[in-house]
Amino acid sequence: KLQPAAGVVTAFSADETRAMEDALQAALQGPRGANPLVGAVVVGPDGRRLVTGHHRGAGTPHAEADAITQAAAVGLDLAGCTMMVTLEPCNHVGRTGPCTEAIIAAGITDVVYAVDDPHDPAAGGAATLRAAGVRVRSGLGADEALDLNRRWFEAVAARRPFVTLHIAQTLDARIAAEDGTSQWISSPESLADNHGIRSRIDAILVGTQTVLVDNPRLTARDASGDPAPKQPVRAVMGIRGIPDSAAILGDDGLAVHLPTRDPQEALSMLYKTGIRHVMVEGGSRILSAFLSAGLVDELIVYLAPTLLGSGTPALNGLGITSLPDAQHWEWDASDGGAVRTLGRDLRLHLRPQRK
Ligand code: AOF
Ligand code: ZN
Repeated sequence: KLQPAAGVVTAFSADETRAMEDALQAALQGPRGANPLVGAVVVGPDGRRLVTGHHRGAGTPHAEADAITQAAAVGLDLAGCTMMVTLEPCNHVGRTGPCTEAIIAAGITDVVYAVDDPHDPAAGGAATLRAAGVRVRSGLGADEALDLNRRWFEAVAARRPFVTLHIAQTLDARIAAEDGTSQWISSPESLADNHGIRSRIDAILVGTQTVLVDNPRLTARDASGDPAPKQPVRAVMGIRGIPDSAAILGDDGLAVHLPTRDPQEALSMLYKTGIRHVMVEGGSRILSAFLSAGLVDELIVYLAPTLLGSGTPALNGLGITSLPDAQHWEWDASDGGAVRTLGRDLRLHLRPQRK
């Protein structure tokens, strides 16, 4: 059962509560990516659910506009109705128009939203609606709505993409043998898991060294090798040039070169292009640079039951020389669990220890 957020004294009817639950469900139908998942349900003055909308990813209509357009398509008049929406309606012209205007134009008289939009350019929708005479309440389903877009909220608050770090390593923490061979340390099941993640994030980041040595494609592919419908932006950071023959430039989709050695700088550049979730895939220098800068929000380790005894270590130093300075991580049971078997491998899921 949905509860209003702490400190919220506004009353919500049983119909509104049910409609917000439906809006949260509708939001889940959207694709994970640069934009938040958002759902909207319009209920009539009698509490009846009239129309449900959701957002289908960056560049497509917002949930509110989707619901209003659907109503218009079947000649449904929304005047005097209440809109339940999982995020504060936007107030800006981004890739699409402001939802506040669409709501006002539709004659909707009440809006209930779950959480404020923290994204500066879009924020302020509640005030705009109130100024136009719309009754606005918020906080219903706030916890659920925050959880729905946990990584997006973190990214917008920090003004940099959420960073997932991926390491595919042996039992002795090697990512390649002495002769440079690294295909394949991970099990096919781990590779498939990784490709699933690639298809849900906005960008994948490696260093120039990885491009020059491993020449990866960095695309998201299914088990038969076919490309996933949604491909991440392929980003390479480092001041060395990338040859025209590099595989990352070969496939369809966008590849970008970030001419920087500084992880923070690389993240700022990605954020400015609209990227909210990036997966850092290596090699050692990049993995170590992000970890020592404290810029990793989530760690996924594919641990193969294999020993090399020598070769490229996953990490090449974090500037730590004494145990009291060690970096501590905690197991993250969300999204598929803290520890899972993937074929012969273990998949470990961690987050930085909360201070
Ligand atoms: C809403 N309803 O369904 C979504 C919202 O580039 P745009 O035009 O898609 O705008 C993206 C921003 O709009 C996004 O960062 C967030 O602040 C808000 N997303 N707002 O009213 C929606 N997806
Ligand atoms: Zn909007």
